[in-house]
Amino acid sequence: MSNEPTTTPFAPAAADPAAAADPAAAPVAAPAEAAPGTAATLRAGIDPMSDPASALDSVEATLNSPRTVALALGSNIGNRMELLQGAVDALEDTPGLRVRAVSAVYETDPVGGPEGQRAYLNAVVLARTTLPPRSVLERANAVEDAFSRTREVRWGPRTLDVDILAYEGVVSADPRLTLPHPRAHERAFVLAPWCDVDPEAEIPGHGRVADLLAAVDRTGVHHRPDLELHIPE
Ligand code: A4P
Ligand code: MG
Repeated sequence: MSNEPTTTPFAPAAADPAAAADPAAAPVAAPAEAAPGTAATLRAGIDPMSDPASALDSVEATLNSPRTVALALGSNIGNRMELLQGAVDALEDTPGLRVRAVSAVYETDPVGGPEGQRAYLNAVVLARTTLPPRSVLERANAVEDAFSRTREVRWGPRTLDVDILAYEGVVSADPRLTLPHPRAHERAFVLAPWCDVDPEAEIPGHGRVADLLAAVDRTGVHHRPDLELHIPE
């Protein structure tokens, strides 16, 4: 396991000084769609005078100030380890995003969805990024698509799921990108690897990942020390 000590509250921070956008330093990002009207529930913690809905799209907010993002990986179809490693490699290959740490791998009983699904392999990736949250989601979805992800049934089996668990400084109730992830705080298959990779992480509105992990049922969540993901050189 590659692990770098971090302290990540993830909650919206105090207002940063306005960052001057430098087009030369702009990350390669697909044009983002306008966010829907979620102003009341969306806070960037970056510029209180800006349209809060823009927090999911704001490049200016992150260009000169990389943010920590935690991503959850899950797979229960095909060669699960190859798929998870492929996701780590593709994330690391993303302009404007650097993978900092990758958790241990856990084999976990499926939660929800159809009966008879195979066990998942789950892991968590911690990255630093200058991409705004919606661009990170677009990249996550593109990585899923590259590994033949299909969506037939909710919580159904999948080759690869890449979810954003939390993005430093952003809270969002937008159903297209809810931050922090609305179910992360109650799931041992997320909290166990997240705690490995960032023991000091806090989920806004819920508390420390380590405390949350201590409180949830860990039945069906097994560390697989024989399986290891790595950050590409
Ligand atoms: N979306 C909203 N917020 C986010 C976010 N923070 N990160 C939207 C990623 N996507 C987000 O996603 C459905 C919709 O959620 C998308 O439109 C996206 O814009 P999806 O990837 O198509 O489907 P999903 O991931 O199955 O949806 P959902 O409801 O987020 O699933 P969960 O809650 O993540 O559960 N059991 C085990 N053991 N291990 C697992 O990994 N995963 C699930 C999926 C269920 N049971 C599991 C596991
Ligand atoms: Mg998903």
